[in-house]
Amino acid sequence: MAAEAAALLVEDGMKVGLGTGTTVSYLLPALARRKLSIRCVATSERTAEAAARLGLSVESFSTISELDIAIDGADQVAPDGWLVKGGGGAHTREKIVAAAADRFVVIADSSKPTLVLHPPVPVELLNFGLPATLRTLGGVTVRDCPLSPDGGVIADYMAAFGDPAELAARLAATPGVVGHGLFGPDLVSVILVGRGDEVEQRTLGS
Ligand code: DER
Repeated sequence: MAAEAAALLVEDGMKVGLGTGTTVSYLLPALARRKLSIRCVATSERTAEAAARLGLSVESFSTISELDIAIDGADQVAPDGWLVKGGGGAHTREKIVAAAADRFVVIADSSKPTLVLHPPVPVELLNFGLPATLRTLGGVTVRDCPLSPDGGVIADYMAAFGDPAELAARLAATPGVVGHGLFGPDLVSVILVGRGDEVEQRTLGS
């Protein structure tokens, strides 16, 4: 329901960022069914392939500098609009795409809202100096999965934390951290949560 509602926010002629994950897999057919003339960029090869199969026009993000809208799922959604993303390991690209969009729309099912964000917080780390980065951060577990398409090591910050802004600042300031899955409310425009037959909409930004 949330994915269908998000697809209706897309208009003819828009440049659209497509997220990654199981929720986005409902968005792609809903978007394709609208038969709009849109240009898409994808946050993962998985999404690019699925979108192209449905007839959506997917371009490289090396030639487009701004997007009208980006739509993506989330692993956790807090009441104040903070998100944890990256369960699928695509959070670094997802954040670049979200930040390039005029509107970032989050789609989620009713299991994603949470009163308080909690571990794991996905991170992407540079392979160079990995043991040193892990020692500095502490509490990080490297995932048993392939490197990111950009050569990064996907891992999870597993330690308890209070203020997401504080942890986001610490992660961003640590050399060797390429990206992290904490997305602040400043990035988010709209959150659509599907509950049964209804879609709850929370508007945060423009
Ligand atoms: O990996 C990701 O960042 C995904 O967008 C994730 O946050 C949501 O994935 P899901 O729709 O499969 O739950």
